[in-house]
Amino acid sequence: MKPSIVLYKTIPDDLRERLDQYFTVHAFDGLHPDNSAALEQALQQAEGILGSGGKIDETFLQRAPKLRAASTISVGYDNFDVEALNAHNVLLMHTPTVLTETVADTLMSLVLASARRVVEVAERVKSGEWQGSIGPDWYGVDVHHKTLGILGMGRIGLALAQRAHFGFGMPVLYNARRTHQEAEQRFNARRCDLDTLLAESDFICITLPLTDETFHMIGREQLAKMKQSGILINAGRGPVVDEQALIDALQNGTIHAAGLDVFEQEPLPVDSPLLKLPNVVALPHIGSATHETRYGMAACAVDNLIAALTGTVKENCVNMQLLEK
Ligand code: 8YV
Repeated sequence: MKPSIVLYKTIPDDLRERLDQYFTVHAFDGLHPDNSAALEQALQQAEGILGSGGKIDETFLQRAPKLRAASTISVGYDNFDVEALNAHNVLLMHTPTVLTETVADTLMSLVLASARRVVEVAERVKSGEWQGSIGPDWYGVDVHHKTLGILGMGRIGLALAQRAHFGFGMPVLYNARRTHQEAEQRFNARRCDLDTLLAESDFICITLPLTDETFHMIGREQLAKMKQSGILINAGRGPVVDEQALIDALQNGTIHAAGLDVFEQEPLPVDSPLLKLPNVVALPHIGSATHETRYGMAACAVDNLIAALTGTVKENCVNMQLLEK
């Protein structure tokens, strides 16, 4: 008999067929309470789950007593309680490589859009304001040759450093737990402490995951240490920034602008003060959202679940140590 799994996100048909070859698939459009009775029943039997979002913690795991593997269609896994998964011997699989270049593109687009006010001025053109040659009230600030500070130097940070160094001639600073030889050798990146990065960068890009250590890492105090002309870009996770402190800093002119793909609450509430600020570019968490990359992520997550449930895991496993038991 094929192992039973719960699929809680719609995936392309060919990938669904691949899953069907290996598993008895119970599909749902999410893990929300509307699915309750059928979902509860499917979870009772499930050896694997595949999807994205939702909170996977001790309470959830108790609803899925046979679970052996969870495969998320994302690189981030802050919605999983990894300790609880470890205690239940559940492998956690994620998609760390396939989205790297696309997320770095999103970061660079936020740098450009916020510096050159792309969204704001395009809206002004659409509303008929372009009536003569433009003056300083339409101008932005330069990106090329400005200093880019990267918080976190993982795969995405590295891909961003490459773009900044070769594409835009930008000196790159980074703050990370370890020295990244490749970033230093190939892109001339310089590791520094957070205060130095805050003080010297023209653009600060957050590529960090959300953990206990990174929660509200950028708060009032850190924003005050940025240049007044500084621009903050976040495409990691919303709660890495204290959003209220950021709103105040943008309103008071403590910093110049922000480009945000992630927020403390998603979807961003329509009454968020961020949406009233002309110096904010707000995106709906599109970091990896291209057709090619989302397909690649789903394909990777399918392969990851097959590997986890057939005992052939080689990569993409968060708690690899379970395999060594
Ligand atoms: C995901 C992301 O696409 O991979 C991540 O961690 O934030 C995005 O790329 C998002 O979580 C939805 O699946």
